[in-house]
Amino acid sequence: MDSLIQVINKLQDVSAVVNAKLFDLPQIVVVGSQSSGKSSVLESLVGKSFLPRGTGIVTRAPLIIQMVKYTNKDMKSMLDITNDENIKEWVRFSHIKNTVFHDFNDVKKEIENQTNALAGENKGITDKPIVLKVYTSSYTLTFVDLPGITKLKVGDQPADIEEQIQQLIVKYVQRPNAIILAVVTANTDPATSESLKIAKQWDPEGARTIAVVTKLDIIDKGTKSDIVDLLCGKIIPVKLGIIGVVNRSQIYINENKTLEETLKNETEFFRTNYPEICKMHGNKVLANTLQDILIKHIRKYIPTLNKNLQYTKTELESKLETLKKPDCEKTFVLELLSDINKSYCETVTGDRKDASDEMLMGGAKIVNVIQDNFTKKFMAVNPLYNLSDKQIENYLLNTSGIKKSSLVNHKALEIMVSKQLEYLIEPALSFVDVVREEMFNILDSIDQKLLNELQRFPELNNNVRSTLDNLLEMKLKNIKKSIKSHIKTHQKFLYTTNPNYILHLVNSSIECSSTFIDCKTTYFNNMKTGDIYSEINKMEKEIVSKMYRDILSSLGGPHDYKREINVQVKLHKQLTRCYFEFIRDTLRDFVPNRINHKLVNFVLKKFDKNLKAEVFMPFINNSSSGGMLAEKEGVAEKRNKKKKFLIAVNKALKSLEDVQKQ
Ligand SMILES: Nc1nc2c(ncn2[C@@H]2O[C@H](COP(=O)(O)OP(=O)(O)OP(=O)(O)O)[C@@H](O)[C@H]2O)c(=O)[nH]1
Ligand SMILES: [Mg+2]
Repeated sequence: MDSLIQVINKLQDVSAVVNAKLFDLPQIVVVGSQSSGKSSVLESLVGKSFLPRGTGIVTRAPLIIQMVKYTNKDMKSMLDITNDENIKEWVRFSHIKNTVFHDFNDVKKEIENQTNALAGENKGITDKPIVLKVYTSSYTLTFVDLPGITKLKVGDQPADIEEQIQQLIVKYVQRPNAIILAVVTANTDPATSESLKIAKQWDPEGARTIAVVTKLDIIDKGTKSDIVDLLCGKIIPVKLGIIGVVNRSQIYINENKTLEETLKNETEFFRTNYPEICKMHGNKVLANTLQDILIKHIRKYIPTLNKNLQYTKTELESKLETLKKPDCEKTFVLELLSDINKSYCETVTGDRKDASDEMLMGGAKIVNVIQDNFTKKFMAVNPLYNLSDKQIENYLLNTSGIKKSSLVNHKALEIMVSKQLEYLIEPALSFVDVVREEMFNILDSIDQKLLNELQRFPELNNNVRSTLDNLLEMKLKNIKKSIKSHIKTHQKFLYTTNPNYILHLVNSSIECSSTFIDCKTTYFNNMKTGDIYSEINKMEKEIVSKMYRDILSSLGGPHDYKREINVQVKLHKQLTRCYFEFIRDTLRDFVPNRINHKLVNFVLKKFDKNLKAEVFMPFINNSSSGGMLAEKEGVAEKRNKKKKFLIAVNKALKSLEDVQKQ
């Protein structure tokens, strides 16, 4: 098994650096009739004498034997329990925690005890496996010993014992990575062999089955020529071969004959009894055949492993590239700052080549914020918020003094519009802060590679961030001031002959539409003669008086002072709302446009210059600014770890190359 052990160990190196689950090492499963010598065959392959063997039904539970090439961690865990440094090979069972077995006789006893515990003491069987790990310094491979096929029920066995055992066997042999050792005893008719029947059913191609003929030493002398035919594959064809073996007989077991002695006797046996074919049989040949099959099987995984290793290698190399220490610090800082500015601007303007398909970023996020945060809130402000009919009435009366109010009380309208527009100032100004924050956050969505590089140097990172912060802060006050002043202008000066306002008025009262259409015709006719303003003026008056008449007729009742005031209140309420909406419509575009123009564009224009002035210049001018390239805690460690990992990956690639050559 030497070259197999080498291959497996090399692949072990590989699986340690790539995903360990990437390939499944095959399991070697023995199948055969009861007492056919299954456990004996496994024992000789494993090279350890710890499997219960004997006459009658012995193996009564699936036994999963995991040979494990131990790591330092395994060794430490063993030493924590035993504190015995002389132990070089040991066994641990999955059903007993914190116990280490180093005497293989005790292992055998524990298997027997656990078999009794799981399957009872009276010949019953169980499908619950006993799992044991044999820690060795040589290799990792799994063997499965199974109960033998039996036809007749004995002891506590159920009536359907044959079916139950068959089901149990199928569970293990159906796995595509199972190598089936179909055990046939030489002293029974191989044509009726149950093990070969099962193997044929689950591996019809015969790609993973080896037939093993046991007990050659106890055949009837008269059947020898038939046996030669069987061993030469003339009786039953098995693609991967039929190998005869001679295991320890019960007498030898009782006499405690060693495995080495048994192997020697076996070689002698073949040489004496089957000299022509002796080189093709025996436990050693079985081990070699198995090894060849396993290597072939393992080789199938090599292309995938190779691909994964190459990928891991490229990834590591690129990560190391971003973690490498700069050759020339000045060039490094200058280039990094330029790249950061470029990526920042591209993120805002939507020019990134690696635009995300998962989330909004940069400029798109700002547009989204305009919709979600600004427009919705802004348009949700109630035009008549906090303005009761009584207040309107008071405004109307108090602005008229001793005079009777005219059709439209401009003084009252101005006060009310100004009061209502005040409610738009806060949402508009707070939106400036929102955009400012978004603009700052965009720094975190620039090219990830650049960001990682920047974050590697905490001081440089801080300096870049404060440059951006300062730039945004610089403009904030002015923008807010200009937006506020813009709204204030609208508060102070009413422009009631604006055609858009007229449109709002018309839309606010369906009844006005016909009047409007009439007016519009005159308006367009007069446009040609150039007397637009007087026409719009006339139009406003006509619409307002139409509204007045509508309200008046809708109210009904006697024409008295109270009714007159009511009509005035309703009319001015409508005028205030219409004017408010008209101004808000213009502000809805104005506010984001001003922010885009004065804040976003400003940053895009100045960021590069300011990075150079506030980060790069101090870096080259100040000898004590070396700290700017001081790495974040843990980066050096990370770099070393990655370097070591890369070495391991390269070693694994080399191992893979070796395996391919083998
Ligand atoms: N003479 C001789 N005896 C063998 C040979 N192989 C196995 N035996 C004996 O056959 C008996 C059964 O061997 P096991 O290895 O326990 O057989 P098994 O197939 O595992 O049996 P179960 O687990 O009970 O199904 C033991 O007494 C072995 O010593 C062989 O090649 N020659
Ligand atoms: Mg057995």
